[in-house]
Amino acid sequence: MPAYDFKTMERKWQERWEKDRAFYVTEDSSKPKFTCVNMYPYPSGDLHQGHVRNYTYGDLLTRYKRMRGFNVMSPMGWDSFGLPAENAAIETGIHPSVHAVERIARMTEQIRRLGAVYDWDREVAAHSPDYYRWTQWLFLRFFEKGLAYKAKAPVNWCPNDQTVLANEQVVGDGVCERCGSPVEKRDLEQWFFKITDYAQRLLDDLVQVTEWPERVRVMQENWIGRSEGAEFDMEIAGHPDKKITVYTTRPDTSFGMTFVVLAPEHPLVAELLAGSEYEAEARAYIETARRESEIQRLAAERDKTGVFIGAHAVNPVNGREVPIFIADYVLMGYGTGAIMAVPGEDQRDWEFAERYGLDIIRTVQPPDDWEGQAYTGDGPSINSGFLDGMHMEESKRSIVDWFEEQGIGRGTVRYRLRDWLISRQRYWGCPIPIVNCDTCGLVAVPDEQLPVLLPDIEDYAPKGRSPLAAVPDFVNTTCPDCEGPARRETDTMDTFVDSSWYFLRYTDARNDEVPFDPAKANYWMPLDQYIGGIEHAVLHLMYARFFTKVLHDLGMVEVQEPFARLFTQGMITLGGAKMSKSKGNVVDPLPLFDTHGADSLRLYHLFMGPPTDDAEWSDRGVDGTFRFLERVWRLGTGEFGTVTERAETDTDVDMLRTAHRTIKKVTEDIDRFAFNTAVAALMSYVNSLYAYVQTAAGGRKATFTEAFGYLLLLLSPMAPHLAHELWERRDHTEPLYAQSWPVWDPALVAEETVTMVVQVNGKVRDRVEVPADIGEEAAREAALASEKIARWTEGKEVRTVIARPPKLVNIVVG
Ligand code: ANZ
Ligand code: ZN
Repeated sequence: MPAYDFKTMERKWQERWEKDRAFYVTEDSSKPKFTCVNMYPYPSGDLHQGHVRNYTYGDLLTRYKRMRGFNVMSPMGWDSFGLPAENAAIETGIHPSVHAVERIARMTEQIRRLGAVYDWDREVAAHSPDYYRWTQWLFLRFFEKGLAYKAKAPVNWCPNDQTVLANEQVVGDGVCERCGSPVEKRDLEQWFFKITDYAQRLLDDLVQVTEWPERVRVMQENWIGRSEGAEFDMEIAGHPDKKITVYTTRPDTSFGMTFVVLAPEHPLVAELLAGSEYEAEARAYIETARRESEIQRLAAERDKTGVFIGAHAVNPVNGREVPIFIADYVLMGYGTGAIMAVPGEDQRDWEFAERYGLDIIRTVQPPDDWEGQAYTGDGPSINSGFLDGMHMEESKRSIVDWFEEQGIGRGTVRYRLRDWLISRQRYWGCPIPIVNCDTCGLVAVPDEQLPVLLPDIEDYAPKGRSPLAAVPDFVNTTCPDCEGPARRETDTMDTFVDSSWYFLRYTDARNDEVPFDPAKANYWMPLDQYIGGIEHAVLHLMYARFFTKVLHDLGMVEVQEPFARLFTQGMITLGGAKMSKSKGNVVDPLPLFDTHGADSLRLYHLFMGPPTDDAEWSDRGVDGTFRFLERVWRLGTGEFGTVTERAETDTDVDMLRTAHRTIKKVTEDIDRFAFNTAVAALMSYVNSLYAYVQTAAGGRKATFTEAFGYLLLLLSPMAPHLAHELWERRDHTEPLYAQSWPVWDPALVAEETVTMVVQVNGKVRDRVEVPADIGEEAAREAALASEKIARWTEGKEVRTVIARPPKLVNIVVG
């Protein structure tokens, strides 16, 4: 008998799939389409278990949907620009472009060995000029629309990576997402995308993506952070020419204002302080605050400190004069940089008031059992004049109306979302296609001069300014408008810009006239399935949604939401911790290709647990799926049991019944992403097949061929090599990948029912319909539930209930 030589077999099929090109697709409107995309990876060099899990799911769906008759597009590409690639290159001394090419080749080979079949004709790589040419082209469209602009702003600076970071890249308590160094603030000229113009649409359209995980939608919503509030003006006692405008989300609490806080950077501070006795102390405080990061300043557990600046503001609702402080917990970049402080309902203000002995007046009645400090919940307004007795929403509306009538304030809508900072002072990224001309200002590089090529330089180490600035040939150019001397922008774009549109490029990856043909994009978009890690729930998904909306507004694509269905996979853990190099608990998948084969590895990843959950790696698990595949192999090569051309019996009908139930179960499980239970159903089906060929009469050839054929079809998206090989060996003329997915026969899956006799003390008293495979417990329950039987047992003691399912139950009463 042929041994289960998975190595030869896997190589054979990988070559065959590649050559047959059976999977390569174009726009075909006669078929329903299915666009299935795995988030494109950063080419780190070697596949890890996270990739394996991701691509196994994607490939399963791709193969499955093809068999279900869909026109499936399944592309792959590389997130090859950016810091990790550049840092790796700096470490190894190999130029990032050389590195990228090598690593992409290596990972491509490993992905092939996994048996994942991609449409390589659509491959994109962010660092390749025929891709980033179009990233630059898109940048220019943003620039024309005023959606890309340059501005001086306090930005997040990573001292280790020597570059600025987007707000989204500052994580935890103020550290760099990439390297974990504490992030500093610097005032620098930077490029931004005006994502805030799209804040409301990004929020509103979340209702369209019903097939996204709820928690991802919530994370997006929180990141956008819409809040409705009010702004109103206050007079300053003794300064008739000045006023303070405060921003609040709780205008209903205005009567409880007992002080006002300005951000230390607020422009009024210097004016109010000038010449006062508080000046020296305040200046020292301002200096300290300036050195601290936003995140540090906002930390809830931090002591609330501040300095009185010697002036008073007048609360417009009751004429009360309240002291003005500066405090670092109020930021200049948010709202108006000034707040009314209401300690009764705001915990930060409460702590501040206690520290400096300021009044606390509650304006919302807390519940009777309230023992806390500031009460932030709803309740009737108190100590609030005309608002007294109203609840929060009504109170807010009334006071905002009042501000508007008085002409001193208005209702506002604000977002937490800030504009997206896209410039980076690093080498390995897409150059910004702009030149600076002393006469004309910022001038776009004309489309026909794109791409602005990233020069090949020797010294690309970070220096606090872009390494490109040190390359005169690159920097010095002529102005496209006036032809005078000009300097190129030397910053490069954040790699999240590259990944914000690659899925659109997939729809028309070789186009060299436009980024993509709208007709093609409209055929393939939205992605029917997008698969990736939860770590992209905010950044990448938000940016990609933003890009899609801008491109929609430019008339380039019809959809406004790029990803119809999003799946975020759980992590692989070992010893309870995420597998990672830094924790030293990595199980490298590559050696497993040689010891267990790709099919075993894939099947194990599918079997490990629900795909959304984190799953603990076990070496025994892969041994298990390997043994299972060996069992399938032995069965399929006739090494096991007997199969003859005998006449059909009940056993054969039962076998087919089991087959059809398995088809139904596996199909429904795949459709609901329960891959683990689909694999379990196939394992149990294989047990049934073994039992079938081992009965005294053995298996019937026609039945076995049919039943085993179903197994191969169902197994083919999961363990494709073995399934294809056995299919071919079992004399099928058409290859497996050309087959349709099996459909179950409703008659065969219908639960059979039988009539069960119910006796009381040995006499037949009722007959009930029950499922043919009813168990003892259920049979007893069904018998006792009968009304007729109840009449015979009423008032008597039930001594025992003997169940012989599915035929008979006898109840003995005394
Ligand atoms: C009075 C008040 C009473 C407030 C109350 C809250 C509760 P979000 O929801 O994040 O928009 N705030 C306003 N500008 C600020 C700034 N520049 N720096 C720090 N804090 C600022 O938060 C809005 C609330 O945060 C505002 O509403 C203001 O405090 C504070 F019971 O005003 B509130
Ligand atoms: Zn010019």
